[in-house]
Amino acid sequence: MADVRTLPDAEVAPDAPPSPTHVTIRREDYTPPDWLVPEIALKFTLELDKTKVQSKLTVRRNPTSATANAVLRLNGDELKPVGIWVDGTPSEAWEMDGDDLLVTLAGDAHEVAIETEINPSANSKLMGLYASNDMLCTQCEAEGFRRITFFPDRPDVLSKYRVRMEADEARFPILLTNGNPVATGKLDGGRHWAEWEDPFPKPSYLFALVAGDLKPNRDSFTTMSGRKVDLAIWVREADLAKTGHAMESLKAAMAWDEKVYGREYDLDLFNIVAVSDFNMGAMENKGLNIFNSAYVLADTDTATDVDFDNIARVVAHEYFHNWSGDRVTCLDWFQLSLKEGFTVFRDQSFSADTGSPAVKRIEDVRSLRSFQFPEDSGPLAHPVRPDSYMEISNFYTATVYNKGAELIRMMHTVLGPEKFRAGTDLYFQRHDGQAATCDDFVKALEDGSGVDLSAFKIWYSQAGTPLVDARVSYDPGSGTATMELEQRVKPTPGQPEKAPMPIPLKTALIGEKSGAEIAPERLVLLDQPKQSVRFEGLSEAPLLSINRGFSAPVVMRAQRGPHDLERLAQSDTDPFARYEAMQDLAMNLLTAGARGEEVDPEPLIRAVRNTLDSNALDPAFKAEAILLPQEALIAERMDVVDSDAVHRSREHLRHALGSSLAAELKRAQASVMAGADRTPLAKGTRRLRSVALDLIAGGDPAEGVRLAKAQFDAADNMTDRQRSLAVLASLDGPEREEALAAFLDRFKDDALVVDKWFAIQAQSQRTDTPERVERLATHPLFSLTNPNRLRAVVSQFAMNHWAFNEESGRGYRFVSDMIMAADRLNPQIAARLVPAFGKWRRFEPKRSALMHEQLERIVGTAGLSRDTYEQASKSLG
Ligand code: 0A1
Ligand code: ZN
Repeated sequence: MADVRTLPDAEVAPDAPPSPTHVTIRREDYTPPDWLVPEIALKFTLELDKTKVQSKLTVRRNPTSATANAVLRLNGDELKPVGIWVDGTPSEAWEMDGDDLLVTLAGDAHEVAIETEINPSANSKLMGLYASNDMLCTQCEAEGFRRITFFPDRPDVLSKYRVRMEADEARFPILLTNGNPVATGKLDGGRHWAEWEDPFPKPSYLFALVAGDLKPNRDSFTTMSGRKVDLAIWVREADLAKTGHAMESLKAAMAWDEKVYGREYDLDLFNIVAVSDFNMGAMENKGLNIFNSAYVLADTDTATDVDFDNIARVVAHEYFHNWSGDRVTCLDWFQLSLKEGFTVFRDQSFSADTGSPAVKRIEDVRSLRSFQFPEDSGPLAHPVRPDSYMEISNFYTATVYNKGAELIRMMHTVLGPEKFRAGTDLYFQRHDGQAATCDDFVKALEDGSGVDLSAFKIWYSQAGTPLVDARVSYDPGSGTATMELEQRVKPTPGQPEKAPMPIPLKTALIGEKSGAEIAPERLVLLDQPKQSVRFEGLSEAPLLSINRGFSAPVVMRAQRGPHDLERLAQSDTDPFARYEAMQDLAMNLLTAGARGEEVDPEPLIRAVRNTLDSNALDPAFKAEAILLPQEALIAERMDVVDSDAVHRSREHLRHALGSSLAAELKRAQASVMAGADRTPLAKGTRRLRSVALDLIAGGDPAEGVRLAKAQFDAADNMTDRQRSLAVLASLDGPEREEALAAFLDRFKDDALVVDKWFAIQAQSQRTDTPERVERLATHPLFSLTNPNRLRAVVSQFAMNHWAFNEESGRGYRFVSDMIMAADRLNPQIAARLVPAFGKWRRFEPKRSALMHEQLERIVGTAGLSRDTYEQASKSLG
C-alpha cells in the first residue's frame, strides 16, 4: 500500500467547483412513482470480474402518478445497457440522462428487458454486487441496486422477485438470494444454477445475493403458530465454531418478537451470511441478512463480552427489521427513522429484557451522549426526519437511529406498554406490504391508543438537543417544594428559531436525611419554555431526582451541589439517576479542573468508595458508576475546548481516585471470573476489574504496569486480555511492547482480533500516539479497502480526544490524508470520518484554525465524492 502521507498537494485544487452530481434532494419534492414494477425476474451469470445481469421488469403506469405519459426512468450508477427489449423486441426508444436510463413506452403496461455487465472485483465501494474473500455478495441499501441493474431504485416501488443464479460450482457451491429456493440444476463445464422466489413484494434496497464456498450452522425455530423455520448462518468453514452465539441470539430474538410485539417470522427459511468487507454492521435483506463478520463470529478466546453483546444486539436488530422495515418499509429515504428509530428501540428493549435493564440504559445513554449529542450541536445537525440531503448514505446517523429510538421511547413512556402495543399492532396491520411515513407511525400509535401524540411530532422535525434547567426550592414551614423548569434549544443549521418541545421528565424527590422517596416518581411533561411544579406534604428537605431512566434525550442541568450529588449517588431509588448523580459529581470537578480551577475531589472519592463497598449494587453497575466521563464528553461541556487542559483535568482526578482508593480498587481488580461464564455477574465482574485497573494505573503507573501485565498473561478470555492490553498500551515500560507483540503473534491470522490490536494502539493515551498511528497506516496488515481495518485505526484514533487534537495538528493532517485516500476507493467510509472535524468552532483558536484548514483542503480536492463533499462542506458551515 502507498504511504498516504506522501499524497502530493498538487491534487488539491482550491477553487474546484462542486461537481454537477452534488445536487440537493428535498423531502418536499416527493412525488409518487410514474411507473410501478409489480414483478422482476433477474438472471445472474456470476463471475468475480465479469457478471452478466439480465433483468425483465413487468411495468405498469402508476394510476396515482401526477405525470401523464411519463417516460420510464430507471436509475443506474456506473452502468451501461448492453441491450434493451420492450415486449420481447429490441428497442431503440431509450436514452441516457446522466446515470439514468430513460425508456419511452407507448402503453400503460409493458415488459422491459435489460442486460448489463458488471465487475464485482473492481467494486471497491462495496455497494451493489462486490467480491469479498473470493465470494460474491451484495449491499443495496440505500442506492446500491442501481449498481447492479437499471431500476426505479426508490423504496416506494415494491416488486416480487424471481432470481436465477448461474455460476462455477467449485468456486461458488452455495448460491443464495431472498425468499425460498424453487429449483436447482447442473450445467456444462462444471457450472450450476439455482432459482429462488420471494413471495413478499419488496423495494430494491432489500434485494440480496450471495455466491461462495460457505458452510452453514443449521438450526430451526418453531413459530408461535407452529410453523418450523429453517435457520442457517453461512460462514467460511474455519469460522463455523464461532457461530453458536449468533444462532442462540437469533432464536432468542425470534421468540422475543412474538412475545412482546406478536410478530411471527413469515418465510420458511432465514439465512445469515458473514462477510469480512462490509461498510456497516449488517443488513436486513428479506430472508437473507448479510452481516459484517464482526457481528457474527465469536468465541471466548477471541471476542470480548462487549463483542458478544453487540452480536446479540445486531442479530436481533436485523431480525426485527423483518417487520419494522421489510413488511412495512419507508416511503422515501427521509423516512429512514421510521424503520431505524423503531428497530433500535426494539433491539434496545430486547437487550434490556435479556440482561440488566439498568446497565443497558446507562450504556445506551452513554453512546447517545458520545455520538448523537455532538452531532446535534455541530454543523452536521439534522432532524430525525431530515428535510434534505445530497447523499443519503450520510444520513445513517446517530440522530436518525438513536435519537429516533429515544423519540419512540418517549411515546412509549407516555402511553405505557399496553397502549403502545395497541398502537404498533394497528401500525403493522394498517401498513403491512406498504411504504409508510413517520407521520403514519404516529397516527397508528394515536389511533391504537386513543391518545393524542401530535405534540411529539416536533421531535421528528426540529434538530438540536434541548437544554433543560431545573431548580428546586423548599419551604420547610409549609412542607412544600417548587421545581422551576426551563427549556431552550440552540439554533442549528437551517433552523435559527426553535419552538419549545414536549419533554417527559420522570421526577421524584429524595429525602435529604432519610434517603427515601418523599415524593414518589411522577411524569412531568415540560412543554412550555418555563414551567413550575409543586410538591406538597414534605417532611424533610428534598433532593431532586429528575429525568429518571433518562426519560427524555435532553441535556439536564439540575442545580445540585456536591453534597446533594454525593447523597443522591448513595441513595437515589432510580439506578439511572443514581448513576447520573455520580457522573454529575465527576463532571463538575472535571470541567472546573479543565478551566484551571482548584477542585476538591473528596466528595467524589467518598462516593466511589461507597459504591465499591456497597453490598446492594451489582458489579456491572458499580463499573458504570465509577467510570470517569470520557474526555470528549468533558469537552462537550466546555465553552472553549483545550484538549490538553481536559486531559490534564481527567488525569488529575484519575490519579486522586487511584491513589486514595488503591486498596478497594485492588480488591475489585483481583476478582476473577472464568472466561466462558457470561452471566451478568461474570460480565460485570470483568468490567469492574478493568475499570479498577485503569484507576489503579492512574494512581500508580508502575503498579498499573505490574497488574496489567499479570492480568494479560493470566487471561483465559479476550475480555481480560484486551482490557489489560489497553491499559498497558498507555503506560511506559518494556511490558507494553512485549504484550503488543505477543498479542499480534498469537492472533495474526484472525482479522477481527488484528483489528483490536490496531484499535488498542490508536486509542492509547500517550504523547507518541499520533506518530505511532501514522506508522500503523504503513503496517503490512493495514488496509484502506477493508472498512473494519480502516475504522480500527482511523476512527478509533479520531475518537482519541487528546491524541487526535494534539497541538501541532499532526493528527488532523493524518486523518484528512486518510479521508482523501479512502475517498477514491470507498466514499461512504471516507465520508463517515469527516465529522471528526465538525467541532472545529468549539476549540481554542490554534486547533480551530488547524482543523478548519484540513476541512478546506478536503473540500478543495478535485474529484471528491458526493459523500465526502457533503460532509466536509457542511462541516465548514
Ligand atoms: N439497514 C441497516 C444499515 C445499513 C445501511 C446501509 C448499508 O449500506 C452500506 C448497510 C447497512 C441496519 O440498520 O442495520
Ligand atoms: Zn437498522
